Amino acid sequence: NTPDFREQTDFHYSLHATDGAARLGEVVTPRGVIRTPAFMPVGTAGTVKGMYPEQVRELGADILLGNTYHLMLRPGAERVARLGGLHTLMRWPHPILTDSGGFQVMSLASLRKMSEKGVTFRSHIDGAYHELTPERSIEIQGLLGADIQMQLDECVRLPASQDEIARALRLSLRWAERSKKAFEAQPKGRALFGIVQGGDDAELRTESARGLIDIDFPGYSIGGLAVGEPQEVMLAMLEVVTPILPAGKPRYLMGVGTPDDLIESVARGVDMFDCVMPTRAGRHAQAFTRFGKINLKNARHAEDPRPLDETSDCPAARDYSRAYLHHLVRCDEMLGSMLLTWVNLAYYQSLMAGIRAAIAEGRFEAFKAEVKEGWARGDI
Ligand code: PRF
Repeated sequence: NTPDFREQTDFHYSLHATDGAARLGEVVTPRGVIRTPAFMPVGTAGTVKGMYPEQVRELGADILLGNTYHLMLRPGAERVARLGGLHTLMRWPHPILTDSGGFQVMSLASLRKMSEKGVTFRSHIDGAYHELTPERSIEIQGLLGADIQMQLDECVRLPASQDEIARALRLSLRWAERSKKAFEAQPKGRALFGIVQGGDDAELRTESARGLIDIDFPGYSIGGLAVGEPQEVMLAMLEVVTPILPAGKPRYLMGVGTPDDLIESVARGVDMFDCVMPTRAGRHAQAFTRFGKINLKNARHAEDPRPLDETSDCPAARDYSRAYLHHLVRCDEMLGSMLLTWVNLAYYQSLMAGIRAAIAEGRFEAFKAEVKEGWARGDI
């Protein structure tokens, strides 16, 4: 008669160690523990493109990201629910975080119309009309069965005027309240995060963070960054926001980023990340390694028998020659995309594991310097 972990565990974050502003911790959910700082591979349409779920897990991913926008259009949230939920459907029994859809509507859909009520748009797939309100977004994320859900928000691209940024963050705060109310209908053990907006303006960022803290969420996302501003502006905004956020709750920087963005954001107190970069770049012949980025399309690899990194634990990085990878990407073979996606997710997860070990041992700054030295040295 073993106690059921799923029913007895409440969502919570525990902070284990700090090193400067960098934090080592765990986000605990009924479906499992997320070691933080964490990188979440993106599984937009119910798949981490080109990877088996078992393989993603083996690389060290504790959680995946899924998308409300894509899954509501295909195969549809109610259909996913009838099929037993997203975890069952895609055979990923570990935690899943879903984005709320607004951000993807703004980047992918056509004929978008924002109002106080929500956003209406036409599908990029068949042109059909849809409506996404804060309530419907939460209902969809519930039907998918997401362990960590996002409020509907409005993210403005930068540069933008202060008025535009202020309007969007205040609308997002009102949507945060409506999202929280709608979320009350869901089973215990799941969490809803509020999303900090406020563009590149320190005062507006502060207003957004304080407004969300007043509403009270079990975790806070930082949105509206990596949307056209220089990296130094993004990092400056993190330095404004993370000191305000409660130390006992996780902070998730949405849609970020390069390996350098990750390590610099961890240095400023961020716990969770997601980005299409390792998977998308892998499908475009780019490899991330400890020597920096390598473009396998380049003719200099055509007769290079060396692997990408003979010291890597990842077979795709350690055992396959650069010449073969070059050949595969030149021929547009799907194995080229698969191997490079594998290389990149393995690199991202090993970077996060290295970051966690360094924080635990109080040598995060030295680790950061060492990793950056490798990228700067380049591929020789
Ligand atoms: N809001 C939501 N999802 C997002 C973002 C945001 O601001 C970003 C910005 N980098 C990526 N994904 N809901």
